Amino acid sequence: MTLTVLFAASDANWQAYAEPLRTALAAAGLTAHLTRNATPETVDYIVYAPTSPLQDFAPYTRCKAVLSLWAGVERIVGNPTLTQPLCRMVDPALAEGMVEWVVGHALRHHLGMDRHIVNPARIWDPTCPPLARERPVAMLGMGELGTACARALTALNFPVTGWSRTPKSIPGIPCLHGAEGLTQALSSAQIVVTLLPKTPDTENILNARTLSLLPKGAAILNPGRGALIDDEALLSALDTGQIGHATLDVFRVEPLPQDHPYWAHPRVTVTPHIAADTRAPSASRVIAENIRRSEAGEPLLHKVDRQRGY
Ligand code: NDP
Ligand code: OXD
Repeated sequence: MTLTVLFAASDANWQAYAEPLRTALAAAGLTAHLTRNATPETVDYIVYAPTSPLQDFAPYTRCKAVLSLWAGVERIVGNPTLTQPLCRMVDPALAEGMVEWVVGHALRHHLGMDRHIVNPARIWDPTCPPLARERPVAMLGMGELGTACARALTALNFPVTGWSRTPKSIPGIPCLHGAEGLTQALSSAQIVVTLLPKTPDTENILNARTLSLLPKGAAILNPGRGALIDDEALLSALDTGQIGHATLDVFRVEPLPQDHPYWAHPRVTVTPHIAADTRAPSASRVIAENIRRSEAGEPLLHKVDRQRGY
């Protein structure tokens, strides 16, 4: 039987994915017609990114799963027309990229690289940074990406404390959960990384109160979602020096508007939602494997819990 797989994402995504997806579907032993246009009732699976105009899933009555190209699903998870199972992207290459971004920016803050890279006054300041083992890190979110980043930072000797919704036991990484756990994780953290999904419970998790729990001068790295941070509170905390620097990859509005105060703030680094990209060859294999599983009657991988929102 030939499966109809609808690719509902941007033109750029299509350019990147058409070939690797066809290859991966064939390698998984599937006979599939991958297309950008199909009569809804004929579609077996939808490969989806929120850049697609597709918003009404109701006519896709035969569709067995919607397979997101994105790890974060906040733009689709609450869609009332979506009754089909939703799977998010868990891609080893995505995790690899996120580890590189987080480790790179953590080391930048830890080593104080900026004062040597930009030093027009030629100041010879031989102050040495502490060792990583003396620089506590809080990893908010210990899922696929947070855990990979926490492991990489731990391997460099940073004392990482993980924080998640449910309790976790990870050798070598103390993990906390709940409101008290958050207070504890933040109270000693000199670097905070936010790798949480955007849900009603995580919105503004970094706010005036939680930012004030941090030791003065702490750095924030946010590759999670813009809504995790109360922007006004962060700007105030940067102005008072409570927060020493914020490196932000994601924003409530993207692209970040030209007149947003983050662009001009001397202690904010803006990166344009590039912390980690889903890579077409590996992501295509993930999608093909999920379709293969579904066709074989096996449970889907990376299924989103609609109640939880991630
Ligand atoms: P996962 O679903 O694997 O992990 C999410 C983590 O957040 C889990 O540890 C979960 O806890 C925790 N969490 C969720 N809600 C709460 C809460 N209310 N309180 C405490 N912890 C909570 O997601 P990923 O690691 O794959 O991705 C994380 C996010 O990274 C994505 O949702 C997306 O927004 C962002 N992202 C950004 C990219 C970029 O380029 N900037 C690229 C890819 C992803 P528990 O383990 O208990 O369930
Ligand atoms: C994602 C992202 O969620 O790119 O995959 O942010």
